[in-house]
Amino acid sequence: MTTASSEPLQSQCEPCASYVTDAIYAKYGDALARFGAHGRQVCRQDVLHHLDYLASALFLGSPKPFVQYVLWLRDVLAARSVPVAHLDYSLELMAAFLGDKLADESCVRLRKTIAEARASLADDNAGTAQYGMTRRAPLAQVHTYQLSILQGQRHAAMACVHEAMDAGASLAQVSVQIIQPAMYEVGNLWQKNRVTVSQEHLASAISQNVLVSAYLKATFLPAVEKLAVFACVEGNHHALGLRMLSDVFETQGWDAAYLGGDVPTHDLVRDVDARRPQLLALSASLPQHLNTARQTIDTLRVELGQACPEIWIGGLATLGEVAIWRHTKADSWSADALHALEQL
Ligand code: B12
Repeated sequence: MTTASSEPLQSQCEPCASYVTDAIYAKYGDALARFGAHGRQVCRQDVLHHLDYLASALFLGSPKPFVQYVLWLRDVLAARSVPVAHLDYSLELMAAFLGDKLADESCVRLRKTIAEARASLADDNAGTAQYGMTRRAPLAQVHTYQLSILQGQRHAAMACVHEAMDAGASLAQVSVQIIQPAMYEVGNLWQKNRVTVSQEHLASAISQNVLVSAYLKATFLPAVEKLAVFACVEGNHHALGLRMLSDVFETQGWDAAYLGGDVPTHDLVRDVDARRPQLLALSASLPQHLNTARQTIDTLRVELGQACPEIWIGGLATLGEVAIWRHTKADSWSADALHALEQL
């Protein structure tokens, strides 16, 4: 598996999105009229999204992330009554456009990747793509917790987690074995159009609150005089998992600086330079965040030299394929907050 640059593709994204959108509207304009003037903009955004995933497949040297994305999208579209033919046609158009524009090797890889994705799309047995499979046995409270966050019942959600902690579960256990699987399932239900975007936002907001209340009940070891900085790479807005990791480090006596989601690389470098932590934990949720993580890590090492701390990577994007995290050039990886604890 070799890593290739996705730069030649980057420069073609905008013209490719315009070309594909125009061609889709030329063919399916009547059917798309129901989305109004806004529809064209959404269509263009969707094509840019396809190109993001395509670029990450190129970066990772494997068609898998793109094939998985296309199967996921098939599921998402089918659940919303959008014909899969539209997606297939957009892939065909992308291959045609990029085939004319890109040079030799990149072009061969791209065409191969798109061809593999289109073949999976046509294959009824290709299955669906689910992001975030539960690796550990969930605690008994997970079902009630999930119902509570979807119904907006904050008290009930907190009660589930408190009950588990009163029965002896640690902060790390309730995080990874109740809140995490429940949030993964919220994602799966959104994918199937059985949960709305606002319900998903509500579930996230409640889970953030619940984590705070669990933190207040947690047991903390004496200070170990070590500092870790926690940041989602630029462009990654999925911050809940990183929050769990940061809180769990604190229970082990670490000081934690949690910077949250979508941290601009430039500011991250300045922050790490100022704080001089022992560890930097970076989170990546979508495949394209792995490329960003690699660039972030390169920048940190060049700019900070010997002062660059040990760097750990994790997040949903690192969970699909074994050792995929190594593309980022981080020093270490953990699958979840409990696994990270075992490695401390
Ligand atoms: C909530 C949510 C959001 C919220 C996030 C709010 C927040 N403040 O965090 C918002 C609304 C921002 C959002 C946006 C989007 N989302 Co979203 N989201 C989710 C959802 C439902 C839950 C995320 C979550 O909290 N998981 C629970 C945490 C605990 O799990 P975790 O992140 O994996 O973290 C654990 C480990 O990975 C690990 N870990 C994490 N970081 C680190 C770091 C280190 C160093 C280490 C060691 C370990 C580690 O430890 C954590 C704790 O154990 C997921 C579903 C899913 N499967 O995750 C979709 C999901 C990730 N989102 C998805 C999508 C499509 C999007 C959007 C593109 C939607 C859109 N059209 O705008 C945007 C993209 C935003 C972006 N650029 O980042 C898809 C991605 C599918 C794909 N094809 O890749 C998913 C999988 C939903 C789905 N099934 O379709 N999302």
